[in-house]
Amino acid sequence: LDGIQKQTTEELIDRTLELYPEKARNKRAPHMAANDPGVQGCSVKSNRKTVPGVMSARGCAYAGAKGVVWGPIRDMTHVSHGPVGCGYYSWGTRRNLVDGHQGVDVFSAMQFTSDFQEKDVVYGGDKKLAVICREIRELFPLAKGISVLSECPVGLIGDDINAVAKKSCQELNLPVIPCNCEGFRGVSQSLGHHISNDSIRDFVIGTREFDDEPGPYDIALIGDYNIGGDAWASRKILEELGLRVRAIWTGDGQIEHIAATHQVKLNLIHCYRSMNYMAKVMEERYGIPWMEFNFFGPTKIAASLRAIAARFDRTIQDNAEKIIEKYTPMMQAIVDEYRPRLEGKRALLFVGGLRPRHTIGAYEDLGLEIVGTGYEFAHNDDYERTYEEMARGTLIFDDASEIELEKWAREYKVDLVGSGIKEKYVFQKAGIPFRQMHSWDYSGPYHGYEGFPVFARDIDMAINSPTWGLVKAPF
Ligand code: ICE
Repeated sequence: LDGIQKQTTEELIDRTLELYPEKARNKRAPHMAANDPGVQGCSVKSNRKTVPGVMSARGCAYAGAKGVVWGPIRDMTHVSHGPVGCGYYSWGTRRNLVDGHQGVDVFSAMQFTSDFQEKDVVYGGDKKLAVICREIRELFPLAKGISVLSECPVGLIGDDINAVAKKSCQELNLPVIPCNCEGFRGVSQSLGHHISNDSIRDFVIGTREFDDEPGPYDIALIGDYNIGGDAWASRKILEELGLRVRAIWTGDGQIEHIAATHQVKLNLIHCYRSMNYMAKVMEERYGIPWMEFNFFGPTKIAASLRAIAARFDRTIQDNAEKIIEKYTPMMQAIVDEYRPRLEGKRALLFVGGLRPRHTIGAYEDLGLEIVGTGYEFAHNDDYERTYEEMARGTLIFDDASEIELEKWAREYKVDLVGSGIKEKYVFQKAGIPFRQMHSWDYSGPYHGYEGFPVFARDIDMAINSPTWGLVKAPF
């Protein structure tokens, strides 16, 4: 990119690290680098413990389990097992939309918690948990299952939720699935994804079959959580392609469909970070192949459609071309409308474990340049998938702190920061346009052909809002 080279970015990294005392500087140094795609040894260190005292935007294992993987399954009740706060503060914040009647056959708007008191910590919460399961069975007869999501104290006091779940399951004739996702496990929410994948492996997959006959075009949509309706937008395209979406993991998800996913022919995985574990398990156990795809922005959608279609017969391949032909003019109209207003604008991205690399193409379709990309909790394999998406010399970083992000936003003179709620107001108050790229800032969907016009409108609205004339950026 213009004015951004490996050397200038390395100098910027040095200036950033100077903000820290020596010990913190040495610890943070390996977590940021100038991008040099194709070159070995330039990789960013990731998935390590946050340095105490350095602000982090990460979540915990419970967040990865309750909020991310289990929470979106609409027809189960998800019990936040432990003190009330974890459930309360993760209540309804992720915008994983569902279809159905709340409190009758879907439960995503409700919070179920065992509300631990001192006596539960001293004497254990197992009995209380068994009572809660019985109450759920009675009050919500259409609930298709219960997930039990451990908060920190449950592990600390050594409660055995697995035994309670097993007993309750038999007593109530209902899947009760224990998930040992105490928040203190691991270094971020990422381990919560993994633990949840493991509990799906151990308690869910293969326990049911689909009601009707399996077919040659049966697929599962893995790692789409229906944020702002994303999974619905993705599903539409896949169905137009001629595929049968038998299960969605886990956006607007149904537990019985997830349980029968071992019957599909191909797993299509959008969020690799949070669901690669189960894709691999299904491959090993049932021989189901899987592939990654990306439905952000017309360029990536077209490439993904062709790659998906290549796994099937001529009919599907022809359909892919028809779809691309049908939607290209519509997408071009969006690009024509917004690109002149956004061309050459610079953005800095910092989100969880997938979106930064997955959204780059959509920004580029609109003419934006991505000067820096980072993740909160990505692993090595995510960074490997990121280097090639980014221009040479741009900044790539891991588990950034607020002071680092501010430094980069200023020095790169960015026109947009795409990150989370904890970052949003820092930048907006500094006069820098911002989009919340976890919840889509109460907008969405952003996936698919339906999502791109919404995305384009939102990015334009953020950057070109006349309100910025009233606040001054510090550069
Ligand atoms: Fe994947 Mo917030 Fe995770 Fe997903 Fe990803 Fe992010 Fe987390 Fe959200 C995430 S890795 S941080 S499951 S970037 S909750 S895509 S936006 S929907």
